[in-house]
Amino acid sequence: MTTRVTYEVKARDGKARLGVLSTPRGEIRTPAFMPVGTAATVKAMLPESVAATGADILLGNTYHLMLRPGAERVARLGGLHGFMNWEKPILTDSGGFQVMSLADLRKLTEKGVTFRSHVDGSKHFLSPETSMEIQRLLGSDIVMCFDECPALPAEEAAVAESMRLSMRWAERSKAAFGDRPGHALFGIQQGGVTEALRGESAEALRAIGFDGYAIGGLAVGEGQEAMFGVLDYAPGMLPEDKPRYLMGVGKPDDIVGAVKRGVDMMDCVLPSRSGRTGQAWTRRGQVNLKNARHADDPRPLDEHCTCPACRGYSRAYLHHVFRAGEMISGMLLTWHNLHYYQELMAGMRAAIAEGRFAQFEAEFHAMRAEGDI
Ligand code: PRF
Ligand code: ZN
Repeated sequence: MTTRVTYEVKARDGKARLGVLSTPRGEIRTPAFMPVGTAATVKAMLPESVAATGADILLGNTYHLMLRPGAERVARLGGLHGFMNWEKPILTDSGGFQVMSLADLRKLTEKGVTFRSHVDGSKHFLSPETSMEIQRLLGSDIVMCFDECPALPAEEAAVAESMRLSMRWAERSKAAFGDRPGHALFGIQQGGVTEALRGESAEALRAIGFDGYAIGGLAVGEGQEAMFGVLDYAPGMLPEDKPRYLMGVGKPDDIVGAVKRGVDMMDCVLPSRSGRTGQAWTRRGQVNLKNARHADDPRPLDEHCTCPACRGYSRAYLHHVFRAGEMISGMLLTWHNLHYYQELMAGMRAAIAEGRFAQFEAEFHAMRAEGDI
């Protein structure tokens, strides 16, 4: 166990990388998928169940936790790890992205963002300095820089201005973070879908120096083709010896495409959120359990899956409990979805280690093309 956060690339296959991010709270095997635990819980899952799916790390949110229950309170109650009973690493997002998508009456200046809480209307301020302080109080292992993420499509001039503000904020984030052995600070590249802006952003971040580098500002309305277009060059602009984290992505095919292009870490609400709306993700694509075709189906959701939902229950049961609005519906489908996502990551890691990522990718697409049967 290390006392510092270090990253080691263990194998490469094309641009795909196999690695280990070591922290005092444990190792994160990359490519890694981070389940989202926004409000100090991965909804419908016990932390030990999340760990059982194979997750090495969770994502938490500065924005939600500062509003409720408050960062000082979390700090008094053992930090986020103790509070939510999750001992492994936690990465926290910095709040800027969530302010822009969730808060009311936002006012953005060079200093930071003033906004009203979507929970109770109370007024708050977030800046690089306050975001670093809140993430310190939460006890986050991987802290994200405070940035701004414009929705796409947007005017290139506006994207450039926003990116340059985020780079000035990255410098302030680094200064406010200080020296915290055992904790990591990640920079966030912005620049929309413009290669020159992505290059300028990467240069600014490299000059400041971070423990890891995120690719922000994607999956915000540009579509998969445009996103892959950016991912064809963006990871290569970031340091080789540090982890690269694609924020808020994605569907299984987005994830495979991102790993192929050199991304090491990802997070997304999709497996947990869609589990609560009756949607399952399997090797054969998306399955909607609310569909009447499952009502008499005695087969498991996926006969090859070893998760509790697939081992103990029929499609007919999953259909019934969803239709009846029973809580176990969200529990079982979230567990299945997170299990599937982690199995996908493990499959990619094994494929990279054995130099057969291209074959893995071909089989992944072939299986989905067959569809649910
Ligand atoms: N910045 C931050 N968090 C994010 C994003 C970003 O650009 C995205 C974009 N997909 C998701 N979450 N700080
Ligand atoms: Zn399953």
